[in-house]
Amino acid sequence: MTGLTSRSIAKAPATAATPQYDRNACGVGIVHLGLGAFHKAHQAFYTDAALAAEGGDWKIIGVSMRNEQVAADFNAQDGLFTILEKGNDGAKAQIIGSIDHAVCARTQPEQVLDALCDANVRVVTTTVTEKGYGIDRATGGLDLSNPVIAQDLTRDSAPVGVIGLIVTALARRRTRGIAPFTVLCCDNLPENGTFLRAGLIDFANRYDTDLGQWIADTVACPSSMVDRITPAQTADTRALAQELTGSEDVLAIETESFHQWVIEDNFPTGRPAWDAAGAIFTNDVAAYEKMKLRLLNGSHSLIAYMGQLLGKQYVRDVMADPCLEAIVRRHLEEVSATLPALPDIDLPQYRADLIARFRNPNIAHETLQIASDGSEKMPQRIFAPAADAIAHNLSIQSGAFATAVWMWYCKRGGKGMDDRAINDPRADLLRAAAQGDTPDEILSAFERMPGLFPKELSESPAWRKSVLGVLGDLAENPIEQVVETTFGRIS
Ligand code: CS2
Repeated sequence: MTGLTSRSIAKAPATAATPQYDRNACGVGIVHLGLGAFHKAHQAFYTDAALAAEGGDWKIIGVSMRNEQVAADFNAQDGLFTILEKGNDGAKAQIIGSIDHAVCARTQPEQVLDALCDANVRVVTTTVTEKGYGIDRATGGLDLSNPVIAQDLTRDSAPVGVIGLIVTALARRRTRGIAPFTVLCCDNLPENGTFLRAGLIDFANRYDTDLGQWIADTVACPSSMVDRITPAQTADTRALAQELTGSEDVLAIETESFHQWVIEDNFPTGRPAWDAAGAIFTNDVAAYEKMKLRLLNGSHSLIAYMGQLLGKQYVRDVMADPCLEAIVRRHLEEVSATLPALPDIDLPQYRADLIARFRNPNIAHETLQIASDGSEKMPQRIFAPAADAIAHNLSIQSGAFATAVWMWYCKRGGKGMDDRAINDPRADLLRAAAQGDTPDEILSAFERMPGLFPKELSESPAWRKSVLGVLGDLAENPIEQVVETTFGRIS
């Protein structure tokens, strides 16, 4: 079996869609930092559609931040990879051609800087996960204890982190008289453009305040809401990609049919026709972000921690249990009450669609994957809506339940695993906080962790009482029983 390449796609079977544009006629216009499954299923997919609709010099140079092999794999496949779109009724294969080639930031930082300094590159996109920026969310400035930030700030060698690379490239462009690129953050963070912009300016100001001012004055950092459920690749993904495309593809990914991208329309340096694939350009991304982070991602975290404690491997396994599904529905309803109205969105329909997406029998999304990095995810997904609920006298029951379940997961780890399974940049602190003997000791220890809980929660007796109630229940009874007595029987 031959590997996927430009030559092999010429002979791809009818079961695989191939790029509907001349790849060689399109130049590069984007550098993407963070070459993981989500980027492939989302920005690379939208850019492929934009190139098919309007052409243009918008191909992507993909930057793998640490993994050299990923970049090598892309280059061996001429930048091509397969998306398996898995709806409720089977899979469709599409070979994506929008990535031109790839480099690795850890081993080739100067090549990354060269790419970022190319005048043709007008947009830089990022998907490096919530923890990948090295920005302290409590202050909005740099997290100086982050080893990559600390290393890049020394400026002893070429930077390897997102912030260091972008600021260094902007500085070089400024010196060379090249207009700055637009920076588009695509991670699940509230007001992600404003967040990244603050980190860039802080980094620059630490050695050159003129540069910091220039970035503040000239670099556009639109916010965006990104959405497409994309599990990690498995051996099954590769086998199915091979069956449908006729080529071996080590980079194949699987994802759901649904995709959404809402982007603040602020691209002084131009952008691809992402709207060709359905991207929505607006001036109010924050409301969409809030809806998605609280409803989709918040429920995801709740599902992940319940699933881990109950030994359920996939999101769909949790959703297959009527009692657990009822908990998720209740959560969606509680959180909806905290959202601003969105004229184009039918919230009950959005919730119903989410339930169907979580239940998708063809998507094997591991609860363990979503359970990672809780300390980075819980604040915007669970705590922020709960704080809003308190301010407006709304229900906090489900938010408190999700919080206690997370803390219990930090204490016990997943069923059938030892507690080393917790994957979080603050894993040691979380484990230590969760070791308290009483619910009050546990909650108080979590509350002392800097930047985790908003003070509206720690100062609310009603919130504390609800969390302590669930923690107390979990301390005395198996989780099956806690859930059953509250919501009915678990299968
Ligand atoms: C998930 C997200 O892993 C997680 O924390 O909640 O990756 C989620 O699948 C995406 O945001 C969906 O758009």
